Amino acid sequence: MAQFEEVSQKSELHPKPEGLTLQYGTAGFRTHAKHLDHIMFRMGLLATLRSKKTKSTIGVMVTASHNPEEDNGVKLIDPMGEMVTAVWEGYATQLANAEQDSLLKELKDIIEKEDIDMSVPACIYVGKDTRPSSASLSQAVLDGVSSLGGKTHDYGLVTTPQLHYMVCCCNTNGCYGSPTVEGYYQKLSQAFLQLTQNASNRTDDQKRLLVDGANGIGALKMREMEPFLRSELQVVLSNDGSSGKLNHMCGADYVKVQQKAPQGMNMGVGERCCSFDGDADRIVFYYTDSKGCFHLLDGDKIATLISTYLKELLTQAGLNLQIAVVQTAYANGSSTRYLEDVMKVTVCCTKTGVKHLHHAAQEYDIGVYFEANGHGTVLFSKAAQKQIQELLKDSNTNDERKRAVKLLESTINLINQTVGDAISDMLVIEAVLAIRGMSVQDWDAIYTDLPNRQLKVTVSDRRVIDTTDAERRAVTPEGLQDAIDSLVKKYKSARSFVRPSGTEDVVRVYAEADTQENADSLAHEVSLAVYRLAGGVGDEPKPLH
Ligand code: 16G
Ligand code: ZN
Repeated sequence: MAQFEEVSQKSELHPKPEGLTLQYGTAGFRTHAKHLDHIMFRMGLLATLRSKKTKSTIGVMVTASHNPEEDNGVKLIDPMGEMVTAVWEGYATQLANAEQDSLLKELKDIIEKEDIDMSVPACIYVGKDTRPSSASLSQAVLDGVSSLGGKTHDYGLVTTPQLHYMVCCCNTNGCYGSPTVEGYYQKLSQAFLQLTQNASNRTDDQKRLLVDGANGIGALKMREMEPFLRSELQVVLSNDGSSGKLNHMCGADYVKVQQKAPQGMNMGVGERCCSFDGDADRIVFYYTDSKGCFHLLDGDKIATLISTYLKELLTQAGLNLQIAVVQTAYANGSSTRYLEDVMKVTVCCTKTGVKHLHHAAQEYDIGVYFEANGHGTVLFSKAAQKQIQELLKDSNTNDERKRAVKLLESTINLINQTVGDAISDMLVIEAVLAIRGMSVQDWDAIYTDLPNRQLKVTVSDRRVIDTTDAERRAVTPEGLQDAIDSLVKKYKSARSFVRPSGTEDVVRVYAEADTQENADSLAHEVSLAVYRLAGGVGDEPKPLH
């Protein structure tokens, strides 16, 4: 068939280095950019098949998020803006690793297994981040799509969540918004301006926010969006990409892991600051106090603030909707305790990785999900949105209730429900703080984080570690969980778990305890147990102090 002839010919221009195998991991393919050209071409092919199969537009985003500038990656976006399904992740790995001469066979195998009608038209939205390698890699995606006769819309430089938004807008025929960058700015800024009208007498100081753009796409898009916000948010942008290197000593991941401010940001005492990651799907907030002490407000603090606000609005609106917060094992124990004991909201724990949290959040009327690293959003069920809409139209609703329902409506419009979105999350937080008249210090004081430490251990094969209970307990190797349990018993308010990373060839160790010293020594002792019982390689882990 002619369509496969073109695939054959074009694939020769994007050859696979022999013997290289890569896996579609937690967030797609991710490695040094020099290994990715054939992967991109093939993901163009796969996205075309997925589009034909679902009779919808599919997204392909070229980015390696918070990883170093030399890396790159690619991720497929399903019709409603969600991550692609597990079965198709399997196809992605299969297609990526096919040697050059068996590419067509693998392609036809997927077509057969999925019973794909090749005459259905395909449409693929493509986006990329600011990495130097992204231009040619996204061209390889476009080549892949066109070689199978698919149509493309190249959005060029966009944040990951913007592309998710576009895909969702397209497949809902515009119900979610208009599928343009401009449409995105308009939808979000209108909602933000409506919300901040409910905050009285905000001073310029309160409207001021220091934003670290990680020298990436988020900085560019923030600049573009600024005029739409009509000075209701006064952004002071640093690490805007004009000189520094992407994610280098800056960005959400750096700030969260190092627990310190990024380079290049001029923070005054008590000033509210935030950092995006390299593709702007994560955000963390922070400030320094008068003693020079750094305070981080991570995904757990964000989830707590947003869920408290939403719960209050539901009460004021007289709406009986169930709200739940979805976390991972990395959530600080203090946040979980606060949510369950004080806020009395349902808390659910899932495995690490956005798709797991997203699916769990879909089970509730309102599902607030955040990873501690700052990736998250809020999902409103169709039924919940309908109830809110009906109450808005109901002429018997009194003023107080009406105000609350209107706030809920604008909040829904401000949230990017397809995926975690640094820009959208930032605006939600700013609006909530403004409406409630809270400073960043008030927000921080809601609960106090337990000191914690994250370490990594290199082992010969990280797959020897198998976990259960949302990664909170290790089932194998034998004896490891028992060892962890007895170490944890030595400390107060302590907790620890280990899991194989989904993105790096290491085992991750997490520990928290009553003091930083105790968290550090627990993390070290657990690392040693991993090293000894799970086949550690290289030098034995050394104590932190
Ligand atoms: C990926 C995930 C992130 C997760 C991280 C864990 C997405 C879009 N991103 O970056 O959610 O926290 O992996 O990495 O799913 P790890 O498995 O190496 O600890
Ligand atoms: Zn990211």
